[in-house]
Amino acid sequence: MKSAFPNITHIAYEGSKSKNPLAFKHYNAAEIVEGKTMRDHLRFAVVYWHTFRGTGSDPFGAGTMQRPWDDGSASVSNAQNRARVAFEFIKKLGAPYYCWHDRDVAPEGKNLRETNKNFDAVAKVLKEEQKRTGVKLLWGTTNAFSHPRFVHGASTSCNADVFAFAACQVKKAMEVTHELGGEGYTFWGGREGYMTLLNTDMKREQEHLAKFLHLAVAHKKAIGFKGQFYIEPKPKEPTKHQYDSDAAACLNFLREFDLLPHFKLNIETNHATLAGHTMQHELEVAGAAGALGSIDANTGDELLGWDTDQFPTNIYLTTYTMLSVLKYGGFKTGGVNFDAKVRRESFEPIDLFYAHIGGMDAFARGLKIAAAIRKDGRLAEFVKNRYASWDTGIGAKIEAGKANFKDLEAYMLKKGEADASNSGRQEFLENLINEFI
Ligand code: XLS
Ligand code: NI
Ligand code: NI
Repeated sequence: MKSAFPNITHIAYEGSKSKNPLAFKHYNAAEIVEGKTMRDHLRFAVVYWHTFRGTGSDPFGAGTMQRPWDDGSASVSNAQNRARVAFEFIKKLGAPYYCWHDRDVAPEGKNLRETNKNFDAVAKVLKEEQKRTGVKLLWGTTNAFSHPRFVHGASTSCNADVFAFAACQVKKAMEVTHELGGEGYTFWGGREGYMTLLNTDMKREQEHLAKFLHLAVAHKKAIGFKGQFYIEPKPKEPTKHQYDSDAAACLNFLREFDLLPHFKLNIETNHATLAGHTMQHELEVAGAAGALGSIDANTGDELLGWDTDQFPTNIYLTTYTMLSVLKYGGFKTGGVNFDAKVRRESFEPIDLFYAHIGGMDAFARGLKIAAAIRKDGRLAEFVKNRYASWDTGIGAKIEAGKANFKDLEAYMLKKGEADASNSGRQEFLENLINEFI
């Protein structure tokens, strides 16, 4: 096969003094941070959809991307060729993982049978390429939102047939993920939500979504797939309201329907923003519930109100993200997945390299800074001391369940007033963070 990126052999680590735009300045895969290589901490993944299927089209204009290897057809051979290009890119970049939706990798046929056949034909090439390059599948997922049949949603559609069709897609995509040794499988709501409540039986739709996920859990068991299931919160877009709207809503839904033991969350930066939260907030909500699984590392633009899926370059963002990730024990099955796309104006193939190099370096810096803050210890110590009143005396009694309202009344009648004389020191802490950035 003709090389798609003939001028690039591989992206090397050259250190922070390097001026080479095609080298890592901070991501040094083998470097040890907190006892683990950067490679194992960050577990970077490249997405198939934006990177190899993104055209650059937007609501106001046509595609702009130059992808000379792609003949633009929906043929299986074009899809197979694209798969080889994808692996050439991922290998040269040095990312250990990739992720896909079923429909990114293989074209839809004229019926389900033909669609599955197309998928198998491309999956065969994915398997060969994984073997050839050592690149692994972080997670697979299903696109149950692009095709017009999903106009009213997939598992939450008013049409039972559509639920059935989506189930077939998840069944197949999960089987292919299993076959390719995938380490996880993601459910993102797609169109599982509503545009207007006037036509929506929300209770019934949510019950259908839960039923769907239970069926997926059962099938996972049936085929012996051991990968981690993820739910990816997003509040809106394409629908006005998505049922998986944020981490707290997802956790509540999973708990209500007895699904919590089977799922962790895949937290996406830009979805957090759309939900009116910070990424750190979403990570802390997931982490506190023991459900922090993986992250989609794209960011938005503060001045644009939609999911712009940009590559992360903000060091504060990556630092806060890695502080939370390290705090909850690091990634097990998950990783840092670049669910991000180059701008419509960045249409040359080489821009794919610049984008990923920037994102990987930003996360490598975030990791190193977070590790330095943890090693320094002042931040953690401050938080610990802030709650010191809970370690002894009345606080310890309350936490141990050894004080009732009457006891607290007796305690306070004796004391007269509550002690709240310690400053929150936000500015002091912000300055402390800046010492490390
Ligand atoms: C869309 C989501 C999607 C999921 C996978 O906004 O981020 O890309 O990650 O279906
Ligand atoms: Ni997204
Ligand atoms: Ni995503």
